[in-house]
Amino acid sequence: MSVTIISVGNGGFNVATDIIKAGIFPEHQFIVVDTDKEQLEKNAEKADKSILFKKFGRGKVKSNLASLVDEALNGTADTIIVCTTLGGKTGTKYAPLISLNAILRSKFVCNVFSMPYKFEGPAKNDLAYNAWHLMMCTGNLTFQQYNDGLEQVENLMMDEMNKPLVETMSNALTCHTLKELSQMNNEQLRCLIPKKYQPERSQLIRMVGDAYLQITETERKHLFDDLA
Ligand SMILES: Nc1nc2c(ncn2[C@@H]2O[C@H](COP(=O)(O)OP(=O)(O)OP(=O)(O)O)[C@@H](O)[C@H]2O)c(=O)[nH]1
Ligand SMILES: [Mg+2]
Repeated sequence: MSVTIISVGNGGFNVATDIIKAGIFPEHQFIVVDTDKEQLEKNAEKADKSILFKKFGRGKVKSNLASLVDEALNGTADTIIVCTTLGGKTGTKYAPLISLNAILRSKFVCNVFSMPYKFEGPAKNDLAYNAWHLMMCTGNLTFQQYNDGLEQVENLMMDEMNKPLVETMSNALTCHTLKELSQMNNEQLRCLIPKKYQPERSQLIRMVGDAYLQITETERKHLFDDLA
């Protein structure tokens, strides 16, 4: 297996399965985690491994909680793709912890996530924005989709909401490796987003390379705790 794809929460599962269907990582291990038992049982059919996590509650995620997700990282590949849709409780809390745990194990971490629609309200959006910082400081590379931008894409069906994100990944990875992408600057990365997913009025897709290259383990934990 060359990469491990970990989906967190239900939207994360949708993103991960769309990536898998697109054949972007032909050799992969697929791990599904969720706090929703029924949903997990259903989604587990498509996974190599599934893990039920405890519901998180109101507390903040902190770096000292990274060991809570050890089970999701044991026996995984050197490259981890963490898929989630920020805004819900599961992905917002557990995806940053999984990415932190992985990057502290010196794995290459690629975070793939969406941001919620504005109409979903400030509570979800604040939660998502907070987690956005954590996903930035725990990933060597991030692929992001702002769901609000979807309305500007013509002829997109209801069940194709991850298409811009997945097609961008597919396009970027036909000519470059994940590691190469992680070292590119914003302008180089923007050129790899298909034109139809670069709407004029607002941003839909964004890729960001290694924002915190070469920081130490201790610095990364501090940063994570400061941003949480
Ligand atoms: N792009 C995209 N966004 C999604 C998808 N499903 C849900 N979302 C968005 O993601 C947000 C979080 O939803 P879920 O993924 O269901 O949340 P969760 O991580 O399972 O967390 P819980 O609240 O514990 O269920 C929603 O508010 C939507 O904005 C999806 O398939 N694709
Ligand atoms: Mg859920």
